[in-house]
This record gives sequence, structure tokens and C-alpha cells, in this order.
Amino acid sequence: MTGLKPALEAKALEEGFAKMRVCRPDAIPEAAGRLAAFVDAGRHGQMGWMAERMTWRGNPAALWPEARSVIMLAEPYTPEVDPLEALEQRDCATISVYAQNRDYHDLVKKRLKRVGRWLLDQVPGEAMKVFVDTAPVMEKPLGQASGLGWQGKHTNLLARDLGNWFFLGSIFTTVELEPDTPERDHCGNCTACLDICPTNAFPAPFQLDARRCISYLTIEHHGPVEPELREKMGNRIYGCDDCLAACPWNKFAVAATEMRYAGRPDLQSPKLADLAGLDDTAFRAMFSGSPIKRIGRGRFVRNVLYAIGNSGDAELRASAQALTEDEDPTVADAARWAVERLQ
Ligand code: B12
Ligand code: SF4
Ligand code: SF4
Repeated sequence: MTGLKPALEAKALEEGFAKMRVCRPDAIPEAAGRLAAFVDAGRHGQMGWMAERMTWRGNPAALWPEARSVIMLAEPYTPEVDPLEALEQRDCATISVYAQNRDYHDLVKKRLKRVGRWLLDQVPGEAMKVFVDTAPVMEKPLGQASGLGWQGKHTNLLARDLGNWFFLGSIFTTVELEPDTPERDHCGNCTACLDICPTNAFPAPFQLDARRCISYLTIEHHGPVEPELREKMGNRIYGCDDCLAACPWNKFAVAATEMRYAGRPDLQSPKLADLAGLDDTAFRAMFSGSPIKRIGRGRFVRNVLYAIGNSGDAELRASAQALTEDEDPTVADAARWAVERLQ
């Protein structure tokens, strides 16, 4: 239908997305092999779900064979302050920008559904499915194939008109839409993201070993973290933004339109001593509606204790001491490690 795609794009922008592009479901033939190499090398660590349903993940055309188009959308969450500044306050925690307020999964999904329903109203009889993050869909390669941006050396999608502070969402549909031109790499000689990484998590440009990434260690990894890596986590207790913050293309970042991503004042630089004292009920109350709730009190307090151990602040020793007999053995181990580091 003439004019359908521009009208759809206008609707997506009106809903708050910053950019929309389209590709075919079979547009990422190289992704399956790269994903298999990543999993074969064990780089997914404990994320067993990455190894499951690999056929779908690596081949979007197999996920839903009736789909004819994949609509890729970018939703900005650009921070108002430089996230690297919070790393200097050693008695406080650093929480990744994307997790300082409401869970993006809910917000992006609702927006995707509104755009998708609008599309189906124009072309009755067609179908659509929306995905954000948790489905077996490789969103970044699809983003590049659609022309939304390119996968930088830090492996995230970035764009010359957006920087890299944006989430991805997709709408698979049976509607035939004109595909856009894939984007090419504009990283050039830059290595800022690779150089800043505290744990050397990039075995090569464009490749990540998740097992060394602080985002993985704080959010996905169960049980104790290797002591060598704990020390490098600094005061990062949920996710890590260093490689994103280093990217020079962020001078073109656009402001977030969704106010519910704006950092909650109590999560911008919370005191480690206060966070260490959270019991299960207090943890759930504090993180209701936040993505942080998903990791549970045990993993959260484990991360806080590693940050206390890295703080160099002897006044925090009592907070760690109080948890050395915690009923969660990982918390107790982290508490003893922190006490020892602060002796
Ligand atoms: C698993 C996962 C993670 C894991 C692993 C990350 C990773 N890089 O694989 C962990 C927990 C570490 C993680 C961390 C983060 N994540 Co995450 N994560 C995902 C998830 C669910 C799957 C990603 C995936 O498929 N990984 C598997 C690897 C094999 O795929 P890949 O990264 O595309 O790898 C490619 C390259 O390695 C490349 N490649 C390999 N060899 C070579 C060689 C050459 C020469 C070239 C050019 C390329 C190349 O090919 C691979 C396939 O395309 C996606 C959502 C989704 N469904 O897609 C979100 C997603 C990627 N995450 C997201 C975010 C925001 C983050 C964090 C920034 C959060 C934070 N602040 O802590 C960090 C960033 C860390 C980083 N530097 O990547 C966003 C990224 C948005 C964007 N603009 O790109 C996504 C898309 C979620 C969303 N819907 O918005 N994440
Ligand atoms: S998120 Fe942090 S730890 Fe992970 S690759 Fe980027 S800089 Fe390294
Ligand atoms: S920091 Fe440099 S190398 Fe890394 S993604 Fe941005 S432009 Fe590419």
C-alpha cells in the first residue's frame, strides 16, 4: 500500500520511538554462525537460555515463517549526567543508567503493541508479533541489517544520529514493507570502548566474552564471582555503562522522551551502607517496577558487598561484618571478603 511505511514511521515517532527501519526476516545470514561460535567458546557463561533455541535465535525467518518484514525500533534513554562520574564516589553505588527507574521491557512492549495495532488497523487480515529483549531474537544484527545503526566494537548498536543510549524493540509482521539499506561500520580507528573496559571483556573488537563483563557478573551470574573480577567491579552493583559512556558518537545522542527512565533520586548514588541493610521485604519494596527486582535480594546484596570491599572505606566494615553469617552463603562469602579487604 503506497504511503503505508512513511505513515507507520510517523506513528512510531509519535509514540516516542526515535527511529524506525525495516528488514526482511532472512537478512542476517551470518548471525547463526557467530552466535554458535560465541556459545561454543562458552562466552555466554551461565546464560544457558542463550544456547537453547539457537535455531530461532540465529534465524529469525524460522521463528515465525509467515513473517515478511521485521520493523526495528530504537527507544532512547540518554542520561542527563555522565554516568562515569558516579564511579568516583566509593561509599556510594553505581547503578546502570537504564535501570535507575522503571523496567524498560514493559514500557517498550506497550509502545510496540500500539504501533503494531495501528499497522493492522490499516491492513486488516494481517498479523504481527512484538519482541523486546527476552525473546530468541538477535536484535542487534537485525538493527544493523535494517539500517537503524551498526554494531560497534563494544557490540552494541549505535547510530550517527542517535549515539548508543537506546533500547531495541522489534515488530515481526506478515505485512510486506519495503526493506531499508543495511548500515555499515563507522567505528573507524576508534578504540575508546575497548580501552575503558575495566575487566578486559573484549577478546577482539566486535566480540564480547560475557563471562568477564560486569553487566553479566552483576545481573546474570549466580553464586560467588572470581576474586580477580570482584576487585575490578569497583562500585558497580547493577550493570555497567563504561563502554557506552566512552563512545564519541554520543555527542549526537537524542534526549529520552519517556520520563519514566529518568534516574530516581534515590538510585542515582545510593549509600552502600543503606543498601547492605536491605532484607528481602525492603528490597522488594524499594525495587517494585524496577528491572533490579529480578535479581533478588541475595545477588543484589552480594554486589553491594563487593562494592564495599572495593571502597577502601573502613567505616563500611561494620555493614559487611553484620552479614558474615547471612543465611545466603554467597552473601556471607561476599561479606567475609569485604571485611578482609577493609582490614
Ligand atoms: C545476552 C545479552 C547480554 C549479555 C551479553 C551481551 C553481548 N554483547 O552478547 C550481557 C548480560 C553481558 C549484556 C550486557 C548488556 N546489555 Co544486553 N542483551 C543481551 C541479549 C538478550 C542478547 C544479545 C546476544 O544475542 N548476544 C550474543 C552475541 C553472539 O551476539 P552479538 O552481541 O550480536 O554478537 C555479535 C558480534 O559479536 C558479532 N561478531 C562476532 N564476530 C565478529 C567479527 C566481526 C569482524 C564483526 C564485524 C562482528 C562480529 O556478531 C555477533 C552476532 O551478530 C540482547 C537482546 C536481544 N534479544 O538481542 C540484549 C541487548 C543487546 N542488551 C542491551 C543492553 C542495553 C545491554 C547493556 C548496555 C546493559 C548495561 N548497561 O549493563 C550491557 C552492554 C554490554 C556490552 N558491551 O555488550 C540492549 C542493547 C541496545 C543497543 N543499542 O544495542 C539489548 C539489545 C536489549 C534491548 N532490547 O535493548 N547483554
Ligand atoms: S559493560 Fe562494562 S564490563 Fe561490560 S564490556 Fe562494557 S565496559 Fe566492559
Ligand atoms: S567507542 Fe569507538 S570503537 Fe567503540 S563503538 Fe563507539 S565509535 Fe565504535
